[in-house]
Amino acid sequence: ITTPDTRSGVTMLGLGAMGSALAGRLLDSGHPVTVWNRTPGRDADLVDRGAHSRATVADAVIAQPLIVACLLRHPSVHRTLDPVVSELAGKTLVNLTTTTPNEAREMAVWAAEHGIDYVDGAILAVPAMIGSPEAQVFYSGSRAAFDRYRSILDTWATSTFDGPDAGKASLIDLAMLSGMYHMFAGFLHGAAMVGSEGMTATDFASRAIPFISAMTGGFAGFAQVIDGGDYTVSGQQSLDFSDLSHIVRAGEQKGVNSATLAAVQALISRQIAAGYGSEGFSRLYESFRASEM
Ligand code: FVH
Repeated sequence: ITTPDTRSGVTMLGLGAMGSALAGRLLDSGHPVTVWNRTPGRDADLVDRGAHSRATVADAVIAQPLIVACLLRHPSVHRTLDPVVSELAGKTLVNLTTTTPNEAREMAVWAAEHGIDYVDGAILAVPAMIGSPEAQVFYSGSRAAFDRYRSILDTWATSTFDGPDAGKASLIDLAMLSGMYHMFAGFLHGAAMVGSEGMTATDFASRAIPFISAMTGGFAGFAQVIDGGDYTVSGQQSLDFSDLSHIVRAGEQKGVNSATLAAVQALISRQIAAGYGSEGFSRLYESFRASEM
């Protein structure tokens, strides 16, 4: 988090939970802020704090050189910005709406065609974290625009620039969310297993948190093997050893839906069937890389 340049003004399009937190942080940092939201009235608190409200997207876009969009999904960005494309020409657009990498790339092409400097952003934080260094935002696209507005972006979170490919920030964001949701699903599956015999989720959480946290220490080892390209490196748990059928069976015997774990076991079994059973668990990476493998 760096000291902001309080002279720069920002237009915030979208005042949902996240857009409001971003706009509020800018106001706290002393920036002039113009706001617009599709549904009127959501800006009342921000206006009380000094934001300038505009009734139309066009008026909001005209007001400031930096336009930040934080809308629900990709189609809403086009729905909001297509009609004001001529007002956006010559300005910088930072799009913090969650999109797929290809949607981000499509936005970058669209922006370039209309003379808009484009940066795509991916927020790894909940609204309450905005303004703290623990919040992270990944950016990719126009380096010049990122550098020009860096001090503003840094008021929200720890900023990382991931290069000129506008889809890159989204790719890393979605990959990290994939890891997070698989982990959450794993925890909830375990909670359902113990819950089937009366253990509370709270008790299970207190037991699971230290163990699962410690297990994330294994990521670096997996990464080293994957990047080295040799899954036979000694010291790894083998795929043969990593049979998860007993966990699937135990869940099913208690009426717990164990489909997610069964899917992981199917990926393991395919590697074993292909003759890689003695290789390390990190070889599962190959099953994810090739949908037929
Ligand atoms: N909230 C979070 O924790 C996450 C953290 C990670 C990244 N996200 C992404 O941020 C985008 C906005 O999320 P949000 O939390 O602000 O979402 P909502 O509170 O539901 O607000 C949605 C805003 O989008 C507006 N909107 C929806 N559809 C349209 C449309 N067709 N045209 C114009 N605006 C639209 C909505 O307006 P309204 O319903 O009040 O009229 C809100 O301003 C999102 O991409 C997350 O994935 C947040």
